[in-house]
Formats: sequence, C-alpha cells, structure tokens
Amino acid sequence: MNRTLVICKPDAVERGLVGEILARFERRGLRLVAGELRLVDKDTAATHYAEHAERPFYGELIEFITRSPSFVTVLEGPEDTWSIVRTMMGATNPAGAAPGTIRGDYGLETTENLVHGSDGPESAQREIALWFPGLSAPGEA
Ligand code: 3AN
Repeated sequence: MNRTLVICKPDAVERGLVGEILARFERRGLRLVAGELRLVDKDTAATHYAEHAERPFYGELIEFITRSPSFVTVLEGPEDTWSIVRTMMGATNPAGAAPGTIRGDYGLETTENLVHGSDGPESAQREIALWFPGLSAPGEA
C-alpha cells in the first residue's frame, strides 16, 4: 500500500497550520491524491476510532474530532508511505515528540495532536475506503 490517510485535525485547521503540515509532506516528495475540508460526523468518527471505543479518552476524542472541520487527505509515495508519514508526525504525545516532527514542532497535548496518520497498510486501506469511497486505485483512470 503506497497510499495513506492523513487527517489535519480540528486544532490544525483552527490554528491555520494545514498549509504548513501539508507542505512538509509535499516537500518530502509525497503527493496529494485527495483532500477535502470536512466537518466530521459522529458516525464516521466512531467508525474511524472503533479500536479505541473502550479507552477512557474515547469520548473526548470523538468530541474533539467532530468540533470543527478537519482537512482529510490521501497521500501517495513509495512503499510503506504510511510509515514515512508516521515518522514525520512524531510521537502520539506531542510533549515527548522529537523536534523536527509535526507534533514536536507544533503540539503540546495528546488529544489535540494535530494530525492522524494510518498506522499500517491494512489501516491505510480501511481508512481510505471509509473517507474516500469513490477514490480510484493507483493506476486506474
Ligand atoms: P496515533 O494518533 O499516534 O496513531 P493512537 O492511534 O494511539 O495514536 O490514538 C489515536 C488518538 O487518540 C490520538 N491521536 C489522540 O488524539 C488520542 N489519544 C491517544 N492516547 C491518548 C491518551 N492517553 N489521552 C488522550 N488522548 C489520547
């Protein structure tokens, strides 16, 4: 899977950081193949974060991701693009994220950690199908 889902979360849009974040991926050589500003509905948020449904922070996570628009994108690049993106995002808790990563440069809180990136090839496939069901596969018209 050479594509991955990246969400610039509500905090990134509210703070005007979408351009900065996407510029990093583009300068690195990854290509945008889909992108849209969307107010995420609770059903889509629940499907997307289903694996976290039992976690104590789940309610807060759904409130946050649905509070204002996110910029949802699909990025394409070499093999395991999801992994390249995750490295550039930095650790889940921005307080411990390395400088030079998106979270390490712009974030301080775990809930409001600016970006989501698929965490493996299967997640990338599932998440792209959820967020962009009409997107054609690489190489298709
Ligand atoms: P990542 O976004 O780095 O893949 P996950 O998948 O473990 O991290 O968590 C998904 C999202 O859930 C995170 N981006 C963050 O917004 C939220 N989250 C994860 N762990 C916590 C936590 N301990 N407290 C609050 N929110 C959390």
